[in-house]
Amino acid sequence: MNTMSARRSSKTMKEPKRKEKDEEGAENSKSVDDFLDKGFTVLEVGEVFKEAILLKVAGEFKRLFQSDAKHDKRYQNFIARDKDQLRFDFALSPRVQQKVLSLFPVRCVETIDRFAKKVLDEQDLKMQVRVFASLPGSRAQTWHRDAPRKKTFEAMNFFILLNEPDRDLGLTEIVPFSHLKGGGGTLRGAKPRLKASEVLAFDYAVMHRGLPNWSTGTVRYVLALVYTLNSFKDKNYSSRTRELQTC
Ligand SMILES: O=C(O)CCC(=O)C(=O)O
Repeated sequence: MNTMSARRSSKTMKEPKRKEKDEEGAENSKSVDDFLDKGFTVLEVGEVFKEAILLKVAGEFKRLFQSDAKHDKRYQNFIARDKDQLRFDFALSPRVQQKVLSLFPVRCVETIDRFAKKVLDEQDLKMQVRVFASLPGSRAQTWHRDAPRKKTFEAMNFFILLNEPDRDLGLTEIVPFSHLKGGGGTLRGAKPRLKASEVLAFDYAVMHRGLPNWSTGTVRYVLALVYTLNSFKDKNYSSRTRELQTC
């Protein structure tokens, strides 16, 4: 029994249900186990129409970037993630969120949705769509968790890279098993190279950071589908953050 399954065998830490012959197939079943063990996994979701999504997201970013949102500390939906003001995190407006989600193939959204329900062991979850934008010249982020370590899984990210894969634009670096232990000292992370049909799924308590954008003129966009238990209070974002219920 691995560490995480051992930790999950009490009532509050439910044993993840094995799914050998169900409709998700052996591949995703392996990914759930991988996630529960290491705190992250790369999930195959099928082809995503990234160009159209990128266009929408970039339009929204430019609109917010040029507006007062950037300077208004009370505007909680557009958050600078570094002191250089070259990294931003924002929620899409409900209208753009709906539009973006409608651009995803149904199979892809269903795969992500099912995966979140398995990991969080709950059918009724909250989901919101956020965007991370790192501008050319942005440096490596400091290592961080999106929530403190807990004995149960409460919240998770699905990162979808919208740009064409390009090392110069930066990657997300992630520390395996860091949802279970540690976080001090010199950290060494995994840097998963995602194929066009893959997303990076990781627990909110996993140490991670965005790496520098070395490019001269390209903003790197990561779309994040954030799934949480209904009871989870996301300290990263205020109550003004707009939320969407999952299907
Ligand atoms: O840019 C990335 O890959 C990660 C961004 C991130 O984790 C953050 O801004 O909190």
